[in-house]
Formats: sequence, structure tokens, C-alpha cells
Amino acid sequence: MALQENLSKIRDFFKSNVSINDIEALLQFPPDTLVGIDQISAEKLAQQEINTIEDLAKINENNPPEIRGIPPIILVKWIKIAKLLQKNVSEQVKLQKKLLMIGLDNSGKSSILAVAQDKFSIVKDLLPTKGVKRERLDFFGYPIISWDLGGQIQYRENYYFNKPELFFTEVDLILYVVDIQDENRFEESVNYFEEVNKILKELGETPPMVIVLHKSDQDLRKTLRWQKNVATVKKEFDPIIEKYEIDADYIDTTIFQKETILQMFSIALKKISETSEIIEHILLDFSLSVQGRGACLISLDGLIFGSYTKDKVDEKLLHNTALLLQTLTNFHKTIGLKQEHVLSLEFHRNGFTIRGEKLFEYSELEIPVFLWTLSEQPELVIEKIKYFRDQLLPLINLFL
Ligand SMILES: Nc1nc2c(ncn2[C@@H]2O[C@H](COP(=O)(O)OP(=O)(O)O)[C@@H](O)[C@H]2O)c(=O)[nH]1
Ligand SMILES: [Mg+2]
Repeated sequence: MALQENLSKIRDFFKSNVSINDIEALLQFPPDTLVGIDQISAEKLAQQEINTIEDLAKINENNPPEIRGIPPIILVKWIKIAKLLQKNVSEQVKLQKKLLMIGLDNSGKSSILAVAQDKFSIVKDLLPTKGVKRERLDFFGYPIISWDLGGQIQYRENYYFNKPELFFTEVDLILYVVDIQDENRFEESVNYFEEVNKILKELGETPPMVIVLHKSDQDLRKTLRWQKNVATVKKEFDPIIEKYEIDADYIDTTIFQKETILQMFSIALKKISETSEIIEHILLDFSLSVQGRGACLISLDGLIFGSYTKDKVDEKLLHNTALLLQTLTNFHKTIGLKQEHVLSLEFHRNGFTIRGEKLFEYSELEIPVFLWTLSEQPELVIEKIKYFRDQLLPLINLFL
């Protein structure tokens, strides 16, 4: 998979204590996060206003500035590395799927992001987002960028609509959030929706969309008012969907039922990615969070649901070890042993552990599925496995 190869290529340029979670932020790192650049050199670079890797990449390598204490040949090498990284990052960003969440202010976007991030408890304290402040959530390597459309400023003066190419190009999916309880602003929301579609058409972009009928709280859903509002919104949105030939789905959500938010995201992801790719993202996310070399999900009958590893050798190592240990555990069962929930093999001389833990049972046949990890710090895996079980498993289940 290109994504992981690219990521490990980038990783090697950085000092080992530098953690890389957000690919795009990487160019804003200071130069001394790179292998070979010490702090003193970084200070000398800073005196020349070279504060980030991006600054370094901007320099013309054929005409580098003279910096006392840094030989030109060394400086040119750094510039070349920075340029290489920049190229890799932009390729990486292209590989990523970009989701845009838009809707009027107060429609609930920040709350949705907070729920997705499991910050449910602080939702009540959130203030409506003002102006052009954007929020971003990294959802298993799928960046979701969120911003308000409404508020004080009319769309004609709105920054997003003045520079649409900055915000609307290469968007893979749009989540359009409507507050289903705010009858007074349906018209404003529809107008923005049309405006967004006009702009997308001008840019030649046709991302699929999910129209999120948000604040569909459990009690409200039973009421006539809710049914009426849904009907009204659909009646207004449908002609635009038809006119611009959009691939759009409606889904109702509420922050008070977290599963509706996860469902919404899973429908969104399914529209733009293969299931196996999404599971790979989740495993990649987990593996990075435990500083592991790889993770995979394998059923006891040998079905590999998804896998992420740093390279091909690790992939073979992890899969074959997991499959053989699972075969062994099957044999143990035939001679009457109770099934272990954790299987692990320590490679002392190689400094890593391969560990599998039964996470759930699959299908009516109740086939156990194990999460396998290849890690140099298995204690981190043990520490985070609860997180995986609680946070990631419900999501994986949506895709199986
Ligand atoms: N009843 C209800 N209120 C919600 C829901 N989601 C968000 N809210 C509230 O709506 C208000 C605006 O939410 P916010 O996330 O700030 O909207 P944003 O401006 O689109 O980011 C806040 O007071 C939230 O507590 C929901 O599902 N149901
Ligand atoms: Mg907000």
C-alpha cells in the first residue's frame, strides 16, 4: 500500500524521538527535528529566518545563503532533504482522502467532531465557532476539515467563497450539516448549499455528499415536528441535488447517541474508500499510537480483515507468525485445552514481540478474531488495547 510505504520513507529522515501523526504539519517542524541537524545549526538557520522545514525547502539550492558555521555543501544537503520531504508530503496528502464538513454556524459541527474524538463530556461548554476559524479532526488518517458557512458575513463577502479553489479543490466528500431543529434557518442553509454546489461546478469538482440532519434527538424523532422538518428540508435540498447531479445521502444524527455519529462517518467513509482500506487506516492509527511496527486483524479460520505494517518483511513476519500461532491454538483446542485469549511470542534477541489478543467473535459461527501486533514496546500495546476495544472496535464492526 502506497500510503504506508510513503510514511515510512518520510519517517527515516526524522530523529527517532519525533512523533509524526499529522503529515501536513510536518513541514512546519523546526529543522533540528531532522536527522543530522543539531540545535546550534538550527539556531544559525533561525537567524536567517529559516525556522521550519518548509522554509528550508524554499531556498534555491543552486544559490544558498552564506551561513557562518554551516558549510555550503552541508546546507545544500539539508535543502535537498527538505525539498524531498515537501514533495513526499504533497504526494501523501493527495493519497489521503479529504472530507469537508460544512454547514451554518450553530448547526453542531464542533459537537460532532468532539463526539468523534470522544470528548463528549465537554460538548456543552463549546461556543459557536465565529468567523473563519477552521477545525480539523484526523479520523484514522482521513482529515476532516470543518468550518462555518453562516454567521454575520454574507457568502458574497465570505473568504471561502472569494478563494474557493483554496478550500473546495480535491475534496473527496462533503458532509453538509443542517440543524433540523432550527426551522428559521432552513432557507439560509439551503442557499449556502446551492452556493457551494455552484462553486464546485465551476471548479469541475463532483464530490459525493452526506447531508446530515443533525440534532435529531431521540425524543424529537418521535414528534410530528421532526417529521415535518425532515420533509421540508428534503423538499428544499432534493431539487438542488438533482440539478447538480450530486451523489447524496441523508442521515440523521444526534450527539446524544454517539452511534449515530459513528454511523454517519462510516457511511461517509464507505462512499470514498474500500472497507479494507478503512480498516487499514484504523490499524495504522493504532499501530502508530503504540509505536508499533504493524498490526493486523485475523480470524481464527485465517481470514485477514486488514493489515498495516511498516514494510513487506514485517508484513510476512506478522502474518505468518499470527497464522501459525492460531493454527497451534486450534490444535490445543482439539486436545481439550481451553482457548487462551492472548497469544504472544517474544523475540528477545531481536527486540520485539508478536502478540495476539482475541477481540471479538465473528459471524453466527462465533469465530474468534485476533488483533495482532508487532512491537518493540509490547507494554504500550497492552496499555492501549482497551482503547482499541472501546473506540475502534465499534467502528470496525460497522465495516465487517
Ligand atoms: N439538542 C442538540 N443540540 C446539539 C446537538 N449537537 C450540538 N448541539 C448544540 O448546538 C449548539 C451548537 O453546536 P456547535 O457544535 O457549536 O455548532 P457549530 O457552530 O456548527 O460548530 C451547542 O449548544 C451544542 O450543544 C444535538 O445533536 N442535539
Ligand atoms: Mg463550531
